Amino acid sequence: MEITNPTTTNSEAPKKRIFSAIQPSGNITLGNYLGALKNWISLQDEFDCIFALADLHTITVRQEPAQFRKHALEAYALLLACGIDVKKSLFFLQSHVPAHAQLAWVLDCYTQFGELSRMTQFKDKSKKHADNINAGLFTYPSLMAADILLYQADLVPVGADQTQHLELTRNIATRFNGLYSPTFKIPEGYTMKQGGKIMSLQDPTKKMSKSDENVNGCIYVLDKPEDIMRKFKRAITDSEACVHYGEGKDGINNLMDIYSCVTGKNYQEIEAEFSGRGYGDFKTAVGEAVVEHLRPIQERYAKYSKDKAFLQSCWNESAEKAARIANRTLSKVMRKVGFLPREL
Ligand code: ATP
Ligand code: LTN
Repeated sequence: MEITNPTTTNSEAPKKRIFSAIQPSGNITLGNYLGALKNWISLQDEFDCIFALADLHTITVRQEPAQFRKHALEAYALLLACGIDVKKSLFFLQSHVPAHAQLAWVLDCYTQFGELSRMTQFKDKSKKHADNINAGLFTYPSLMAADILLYQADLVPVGADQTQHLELTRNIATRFNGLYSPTFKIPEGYTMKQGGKIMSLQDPTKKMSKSDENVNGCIYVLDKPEDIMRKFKRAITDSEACVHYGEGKDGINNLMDIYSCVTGKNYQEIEAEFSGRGYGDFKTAVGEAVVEHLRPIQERYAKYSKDKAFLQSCWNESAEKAARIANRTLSKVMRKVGFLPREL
């Protein structure tokens, strides 16, 4: 009689693997948190999650060294404070796992100039940083492909701005698999449930972004409560003075999105709550809800950021485990391409 191995029953089918990363390119914003990080946290039980700080990507734009180090350390501590749990997930710095840069070089040789030239992010960033259109900015997507493909990820949560890079990743992987034999899993995008696009409070047609010069348009996760309140009170709205979701009401729509994300209320409930009340009340309520939502995160951050030994032990443990997975894929790739191994 065949004995069923309990580990193969359906209820214990292996979890799907998720890979995602964020650049430590500035102070983490409420947009980053609601659009990406808050969703990452909620995926940790259902999926086998691998998260990274994409610090290698960050130097495609010139960084001042001390500032760069500070942003990376802050981002690592802050993401832990947001709820990334290194007992459940891996969370490391991309530069601590050399396989990322190694695979990226190989993939560069399987990526066409024409493909990279079509990337809208490259075109946008070339315009924005016209004095530093470096080769790394151009090959940014093959490093991102390496990040994902090294871990044989099933799913990649990315915002709309990264879907073109993910599509290119799939094309590179399919090409490589076709030239040799199946090597890489072809990853799928994973649409986030909430926080799709949080807009600037000062220009609600523009997304809230780490690198925005107008700090009033941007809430940082580590902003002091009084700064958060002030920024919300100054948020651009419209002249209708009625809290409802609709066309031409970008400012109010954005505030409703933020309020909905942090309170769990839907648009209807929000409209009912503020019916007959002015924008002033609404803005204050959104500000207070955000302050309360961020308070425990800021408290944990204050604790973690002081404990360098703790941070280091978290990233070392994760990087070690990540490197083991990554090196398996890298070795396979090197062998298939035809590199001579050190040990024959
Ligand atoms: P930069 O200004 O350096 O481009 P950014 O703030 O736009 O930075 P990214 O590092 O490009 O942020 O993105 C990190 C993650 O946060 C991505 O998954 C992205 O989709 C998400 N994200 C960034 N800004 C927003 C936003 N305003 N609303 C929702 N999600 C966002
Ligand atoms: N390019 C992404 C960050 C990033 C990423 C990745 C996201 C780097 N490597 C791999 C998903 C998967 C960004 O700037 N948002």
